[in-house]
Amino acid sequence: MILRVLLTAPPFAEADPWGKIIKEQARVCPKQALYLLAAVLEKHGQQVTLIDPLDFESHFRSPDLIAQSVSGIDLLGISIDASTWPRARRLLINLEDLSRRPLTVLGGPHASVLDEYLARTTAVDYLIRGEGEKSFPLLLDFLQAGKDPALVPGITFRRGEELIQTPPGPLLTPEELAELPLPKFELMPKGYYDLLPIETSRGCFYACIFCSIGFQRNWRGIPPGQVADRIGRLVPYLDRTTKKCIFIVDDCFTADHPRLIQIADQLSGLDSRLVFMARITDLVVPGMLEAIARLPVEVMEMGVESGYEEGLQRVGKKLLLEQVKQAGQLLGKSGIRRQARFSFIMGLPWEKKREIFRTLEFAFKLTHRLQSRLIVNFLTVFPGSLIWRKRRDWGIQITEQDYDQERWWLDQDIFRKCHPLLNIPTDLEHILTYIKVLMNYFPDIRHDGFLKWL
Ligand code: B12
Ligand code: SF4
Repeated sequence: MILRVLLTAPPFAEADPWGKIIKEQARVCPKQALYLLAAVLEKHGQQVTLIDPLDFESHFRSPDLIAQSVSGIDLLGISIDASTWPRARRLLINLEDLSRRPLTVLGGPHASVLDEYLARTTAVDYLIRGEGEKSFPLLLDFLQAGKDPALVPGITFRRGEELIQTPPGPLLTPEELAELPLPKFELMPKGYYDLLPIETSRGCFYACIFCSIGFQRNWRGIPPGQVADRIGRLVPYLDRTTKKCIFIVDDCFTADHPRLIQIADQLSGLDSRLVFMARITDLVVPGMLEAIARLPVEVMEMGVESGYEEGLQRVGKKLLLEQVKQAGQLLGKSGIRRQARFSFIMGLPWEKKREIFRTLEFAFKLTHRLQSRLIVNFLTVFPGSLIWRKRRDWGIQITEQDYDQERWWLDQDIFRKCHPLLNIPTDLEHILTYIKVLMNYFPDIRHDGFLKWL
């Protein structure tokens, strides 16, 4: 018997006080995991339907709608990160009341890291840790065949009182990444999302302490020829987006220098523009920025994170202030300085006001000089990051349970727990005043993210 599978993910946030900003975030690009896994399962012979986050509330807002939406479905797969988990949790609670409910499977960054906690505290049947392309279809095979799921690698589930965490399976190789089917973007809502997501690599060689990506110190890239081919095959779906731009969602697109240079050669004539993330240590390597400048760059985002040497060192970025300045000089000559976007973090675990002021000053001066874009955010502690794992050492009191709370990142107590060295609200007021002063002094700063909320 073929299992009827429904895949979905909650939207980033509903009815947020910052309305516009959150709506902008939610529209950036579709959740690529949903469309990719739909293609993988279909290739595997499963019957899959998909509800995009945009349509989540219209399908799951009330018990009646939930019953209707999962009627005839054998298995509901939900993709979650830390920000969407509370809404998924509410859906799982509602599902418990159904007389016939589908099996439930959680996947994505939050399910991968807090699997044990989620399995113990929620009525979910299975959690898939890490990559889903192999373990998800395998789990479905085992369930169909009535075999013991404890033999499927990389999953977590409860059996009575016992919690079973199976050992992780092998990661996809670069060749396997290249051979993945194209995500089923034909199912993506038309005219809603700005950008089309495309993955050319997974992971990163580094391990910054705030970052919660699944594959640190592990980078796998699709060979350059196949990148151009894959992008070429995805171009027709650009018509479904509003900006007709490609978003390369890789953690570190620029990690392999010869590969990047070859990709730049192959894509220099591309008709659509590219949004991607780059590392500054890669940009200062001879030949790299020249190669990138040949690409049709719409936005190139670079995490600097900290505006003083000690901060940079402690963040684990393996980046020096000197390299940031050097990249600034090269960018100044490159013709893409206005496409560059630098991002910074305030409130790292050791930071008091003084350090935050230093970062702000550096960030404003750098982006003003280059006429680039700026993002400044307060640190959010995400499960999976080194800060999360070492939180007790920093006096950070956030718990697994805090992430169950709807819109936890707006909660003042949780913010306080994550920033024990900041005096709230006094320091916060000083910091916001200082930002306003800088914005008056540099009125031409083009800023995204936090600064927009002021
Ligand atoms: C592209 C991206 C974005 C885009 C698009 C978001 C979107 N709609 O998907 C934008 C810029 C809008 C964005 C915004 C945000 N993002 Co973001 N984003 C990413 C990034 C770089 C790539 C995601 C991606 O598509 N990867 C490729 C896909 C294939 O991988 P995947 O999603 O992990 O899916 C695989 C597995 O997890 C698993 N899987 C996933 N879902 C499911 C479901 C089932 C049922 C199963 C079985 C398996 C499964 O199988 C998939 C294939 O192997 C990741 C970094 C990363 N590497 O994950 C950060 C990341 C996911 N984002 C992160 C964050 C924090 C955010 C924001 C909260 C930031 C902010 N403060 O505004 C918002 C939240 C937006 C939201 N919830 O929709 C964090 C999440 C941390 C956490 N623990 O939750 C990450 C990990 C970045 C980081 N450095 O820590 N983001
Ligand atoms: S922040 Fe960027 S460079 Fe640092 S570990 Fe994460 S992906 Fe890698």
